[in-house]
Amino acid sequence: MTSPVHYELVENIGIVTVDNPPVNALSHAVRQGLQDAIRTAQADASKAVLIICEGRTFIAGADITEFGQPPKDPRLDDLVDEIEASKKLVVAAVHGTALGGGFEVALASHYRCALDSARVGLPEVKLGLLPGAGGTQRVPRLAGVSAALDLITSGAPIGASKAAELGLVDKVVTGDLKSAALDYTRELIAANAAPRRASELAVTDVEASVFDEARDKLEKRARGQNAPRRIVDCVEAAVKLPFAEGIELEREMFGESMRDPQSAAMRHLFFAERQAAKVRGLPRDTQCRTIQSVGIIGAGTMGGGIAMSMANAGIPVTILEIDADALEKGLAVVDKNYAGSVKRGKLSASAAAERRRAITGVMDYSAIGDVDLVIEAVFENLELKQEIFAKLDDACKPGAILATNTSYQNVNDIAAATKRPQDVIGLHFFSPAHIMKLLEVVRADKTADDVLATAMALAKRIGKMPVVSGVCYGFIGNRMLRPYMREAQLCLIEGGTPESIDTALYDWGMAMGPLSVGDLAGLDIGYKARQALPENERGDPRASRVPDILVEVGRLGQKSGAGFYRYDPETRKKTSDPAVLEIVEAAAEDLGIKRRTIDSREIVDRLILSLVNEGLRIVEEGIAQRPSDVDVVYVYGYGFPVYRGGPMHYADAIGVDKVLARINEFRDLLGEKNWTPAPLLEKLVTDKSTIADWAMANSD
Ligand code: T1G
Repeated sequence: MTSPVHYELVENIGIVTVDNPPVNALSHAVRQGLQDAIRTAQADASKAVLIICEGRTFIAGADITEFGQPPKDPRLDDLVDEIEASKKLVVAAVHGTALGGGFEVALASHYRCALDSARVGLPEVKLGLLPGAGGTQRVPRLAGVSAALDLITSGAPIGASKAAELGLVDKVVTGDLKSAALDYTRELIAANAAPRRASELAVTDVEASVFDEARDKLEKRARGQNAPRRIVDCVEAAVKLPFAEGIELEREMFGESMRDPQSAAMRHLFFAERQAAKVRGLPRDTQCRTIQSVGIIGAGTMGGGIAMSMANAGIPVTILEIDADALEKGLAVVDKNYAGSVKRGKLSASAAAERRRAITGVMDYSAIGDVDLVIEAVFENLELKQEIFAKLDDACKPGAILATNTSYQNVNDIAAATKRPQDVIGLHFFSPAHIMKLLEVVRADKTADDVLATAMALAKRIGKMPVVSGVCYGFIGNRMLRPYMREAQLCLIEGGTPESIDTALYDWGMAMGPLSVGDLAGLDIGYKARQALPENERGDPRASRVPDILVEVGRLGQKSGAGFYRYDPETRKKTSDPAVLEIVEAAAEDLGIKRRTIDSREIVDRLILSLVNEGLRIVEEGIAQRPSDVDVVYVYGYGFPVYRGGPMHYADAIGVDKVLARINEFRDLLGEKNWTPAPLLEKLVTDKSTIADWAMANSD
């Protein structure tokens, strides 16, 4: 097999070219090839070695697909030490994204040049890992401790010029990288530049408090995650210990992270995100329709946020509202959001103005007759949505895509209100739509392939994480949310308090407790959705009694200053309100429920396993294409902790047999109406299989 690494002596420069598409990952063959090349150069006539990559990027890291397999020599950390020890100058020429182990190869090189469009970074923390090939020891020596802490704990890449500012890149070049890099190497040779080894540099001393401050900050920003803490320990070691001992600690911590279930969960998500973008049965070469203009129906919270998502991606948007007041109010919220981004330094005033200029308000359907895509974002009422789609059918040009942002409604019924159901699709954004990454792309029965392909491509273009869902009430996310919220309400009325329920889930890792989520979204939303359903579809009445009472006494949540909690009108800080417990206890008595002590383990298991159980039904019915899509939905749309990998990965992590046993316990304790195991769960246990095995066996 030909090596993905090619070595050629040109003049007196040994050119090492890595060619391992798609992202030149450091597979075993690449590591072997690099080691062979470095060793060849030590013995030949070269005066310097130039490491460069073919394709769209410099090395984007270790090969994640090799993780969990028995390690093969040369190990990456040994390889980078050998690169740094080279007696011949080593220059790394970076383009695309030099990430993780790839950036560590560059850091072990003696000099680095990068194209001005290049980015470098150490994203290992996003995989529950840490740089394991010297990154935690070399970056502080080259760029200082604060820069190292930021770069490695955030995992966010930086641009070439910023990297140069920090001393991580020595020369930023433009045009053809290879010729610029060869010129730079020739300059170094001509200048008799000596090998410069980062490991020999001293770390500028810092206040010891820097590390405790970083730990405190990470407690908030990466709550529950282990890798960030290990990273701070390693960077601190770079200050306190000689290089060799710091490297020893890094290797130990890297091993710990590799064995940490958190990393297995986050690696699972890495591939789950990429799988989610692939649509089963949709030919890869399906032509997309052109989207150069978008119309939005409704300037409410969702309509405004969706408009900003499009404008932020440079797509002109026309928002249609029925009256001037509503339009003005909606555009004022957009203005306020942009002003807020400028104030927080997230956006320059000129960029905000340019994006705002891309958003226009109108009150006449004829004004959106020529757009390529329309997204309806009015409040949840099927008849109203059908009325609007009938109007869009008349007003919009042939070939325009007609999308609905409904969170629940049957997209087939909405499509049936038009003469072009093949052009209708669901695009379910999550609030706030200009921030939340998740986008449920709802494939209706008659949605055309090119409409679906266009929606998936558009999602990537506006920076969203698309997940395909079939049509059912609430699609993937909200359908699973119903039993989750049901159990939150039942735990409350059976013996809990708003604090005990929310704290249990928050401490377990959810971004926010379920009752606080209800208050944030507005309790009237759920109330109206229940009222719109026939009595027999409203679910367990015990689970809606308390929220119904709260709404009927005007406690709608944050927007009315009180819901399950009371909220400070200025700071929005929430405080407990004994009045709520009185309502809960009275409702329990009224329903003949004898309240009992419910501990946090029961609360967590009832809520999380109800997600798992419903998720497996959704997978079995084919509403979700694959179990890992359910994980992407919950992590990116519902605040499920990334380090638990999502409901499906979590179920495999604790063992589907234990999940089934616990669900059966709840069935016996709480009744089969709410607790009947999903058939797929029972099958997996019978077959002694896992969700991951099932996914593999049923994969594309
Ligand atoms: N290993 C294996 N496969 C990878 C890969 C990697 N590092 N990176 C990407 N792929 C695959 C990916 O699965 C997809 O496959 C295809 O490449 C295109 O990716 C010791 C241990 C580079 C910014 O975390 O962030 O080094 O789906 O769709 O949007 O310190 O990929 O087509 O079959 O994402 O243009 C650290 C991970 C590893 C970088 C390109 N590195 N990659 O984004 O394409 S840990 C990372 C990315 C490490 C050392 C440690 C992105 C990208 P498929 P894509 P993209």
